[in-house]
Amino acid sequence: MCSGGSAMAPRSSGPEAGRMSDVLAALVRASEKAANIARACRQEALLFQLLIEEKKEEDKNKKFVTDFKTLADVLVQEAIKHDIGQQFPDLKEYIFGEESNEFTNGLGQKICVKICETEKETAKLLSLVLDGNEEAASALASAAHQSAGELELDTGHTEIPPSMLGVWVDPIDSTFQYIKGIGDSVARGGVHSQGLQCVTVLIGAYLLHSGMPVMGVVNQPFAAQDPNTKRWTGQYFWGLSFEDVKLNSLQTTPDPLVDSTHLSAVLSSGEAPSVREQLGMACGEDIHYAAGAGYKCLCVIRGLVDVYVFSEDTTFKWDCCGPHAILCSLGGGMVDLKESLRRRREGTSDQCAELLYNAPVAGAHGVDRWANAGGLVAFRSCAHLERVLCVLSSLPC
Ligand code: 2IP
Ligand code: CA
Repeated sequence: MCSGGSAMAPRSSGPEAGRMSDVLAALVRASEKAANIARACRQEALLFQLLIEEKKEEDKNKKFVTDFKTLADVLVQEAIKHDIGQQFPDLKEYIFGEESNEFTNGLGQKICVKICETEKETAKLLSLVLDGNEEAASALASAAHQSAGELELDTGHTEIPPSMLGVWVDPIDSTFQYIKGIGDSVARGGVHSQGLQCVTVLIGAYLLHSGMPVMGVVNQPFAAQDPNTKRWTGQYFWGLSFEDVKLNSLQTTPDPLVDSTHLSAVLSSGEAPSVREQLGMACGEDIHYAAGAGYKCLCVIRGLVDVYVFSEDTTFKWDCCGPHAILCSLGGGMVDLKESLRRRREGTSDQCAELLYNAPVAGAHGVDRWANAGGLVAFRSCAHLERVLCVLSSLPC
């Protein structure tokens, strides 16, 4: 990244305290802007063409110095940073994501992609990265400068200084499905195994000192398609979990009588055979496979399945922070699978190894610093987590 703070170091806090609802509303608005950009890239003929060209391996990096997919991701990330930073300047340097905003163009110039003061300036900057494709640059800049509209969230008067927060952003999760663009996938039990429905924008805020998630948004830009106009509409879900305050946008009340003898799960198609087999036996027909880490979390959040289990180390902090906060607001959570199994085996009293967001993996390099190295379990009830740990108790950890 061209600039930024540190994901773990608390900074000296200013006197200001932000109402949690204002910070959360800013995250939701930013996710809406991001969803608009993601939809625009697929629905505007010119931008869509650029996305499709990315599919052709032989054309890659020939026509455009950078792949357009990455530029779309970065632009979404920068728009989120810009919009949240405008309202909460103290947060600006503490918004982290997967993508670096530094590009090198055909002339070897290094360019930091950012949202400028005016749409015209942003278009000029983007055209440098897009090797002079001014039409595409203008279309992208227009999407990035559109207002996301007003939003008021009533979350009471809980206050938190923005200087205590860090933010993880996944601008477009499941980029593979985003590029593939399948629009007619059929859901089973409400779960899509693939398709644009699996694409999400994920934003989560965590406490810098403890690493615990406190607020999150999962935005699904392609939730439903109008059969006549072919235009997509999205939906979003938010949650807040801070001390005793637990609020979310889901209109469900937690079920006090959780049937933990039955289990339904969603897994990655890349899940290890032994885990697929053991969970398959426990879940019977109620096992699903779906693309997108954020989308799988969303399936748990919406109660379509009880758990999302992943035993590999290829999800990252930006995939989980937002969904995790929503799950906490629902009485659930997200834990490190291997660490939880180890603690269970050793009989440690605190078995809940919640994922934390403020510390990198020791000894790791590059993006792996922010991997969920021990895998994960996302759950809405502790009874279901316990059932998963019991089913997978023989897994090496
Ligand atoms: C990916 C994306 C993938 C997921 C992977 C994430 O993020 O969500 O779909 O793999 O873990 O890191 P899977 O679909 O097998 O769960 P991105 O698309 O942002 O790289
Ligand atoms: Ca991701």
